[in-house]
Amino acid sequence: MDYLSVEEARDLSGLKLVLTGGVPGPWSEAAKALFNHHQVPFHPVLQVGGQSNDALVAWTSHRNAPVAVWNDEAPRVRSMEILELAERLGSGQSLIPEDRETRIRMVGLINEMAGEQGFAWHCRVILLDAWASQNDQAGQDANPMFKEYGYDAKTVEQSISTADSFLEGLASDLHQSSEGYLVGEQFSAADLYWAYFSNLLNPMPHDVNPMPDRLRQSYELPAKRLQPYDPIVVEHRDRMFKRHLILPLSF
Ligand SMILES: N[C@@H](CCC(=O)N[C@@H](CS)C(=O)NCC(=O)O)C(=O)O
Repeated sequence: MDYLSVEEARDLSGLKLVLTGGVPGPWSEAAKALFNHHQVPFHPVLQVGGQSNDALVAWTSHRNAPVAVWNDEAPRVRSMEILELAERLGSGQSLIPEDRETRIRMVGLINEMAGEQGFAWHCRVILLDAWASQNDQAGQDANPMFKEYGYDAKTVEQSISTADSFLEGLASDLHQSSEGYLVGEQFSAADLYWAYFSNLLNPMPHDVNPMPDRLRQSYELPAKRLQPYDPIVVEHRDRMFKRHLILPLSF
């Protein structure tokens, strides 16, 4: 993917979508997929993982990605506000269920995957634990991710058990699903989110997900510390890509 720098992008009109470059970061991939689903063109803007991203902070007050900026409206960073923007600007089938109970479950599930203290947050703690063993304190201080994402060696076991119980719940939801979707009977934003977030559990193969080897090894680490998981959670991801989403990933 060709990225603009913050300086090149910030005064453009339309949608500017800041994405972590060179990695299939699930938050960025899911945001991109929401706008692709709704056929909203965007200017991809580069965020560099693990760096201070000073120009981005000066522009949006955020250091990480994704950040969606529509014209000169306030930057949007959370999953629900990015989803709502994509629904507002775009066309095509809504990813938000009409039924009230189903919609509430969808919002909750996305938060369980992508929110603070959600599944991916805890997988990242497991990754940071591995990186911590390869970096001295100065190395850790140089990477803002350690502090921002709450890395503390003492809480890693708790992260592992929270991620395990999320996966158990997800598998149980899928066993009860009549059409193979996470909520309701049709494709929703929860399915889209899990399709990308499942890469932190089981990265898709190189031909559709061309990650550098070292990064792939990092993404494979969480599963090594988690309980064996029910394959239904990965089968769901593969089905969503077959039916609804674009491959290969491009980042
Ligand atoms: N803003 C998102 C979270 C975004 C997030 O965690 N981004 C990570 C994805 S791994 C990121 O940018 N990592 C690279 C970095 O922190 O430099 C939310 O609130 O839901």
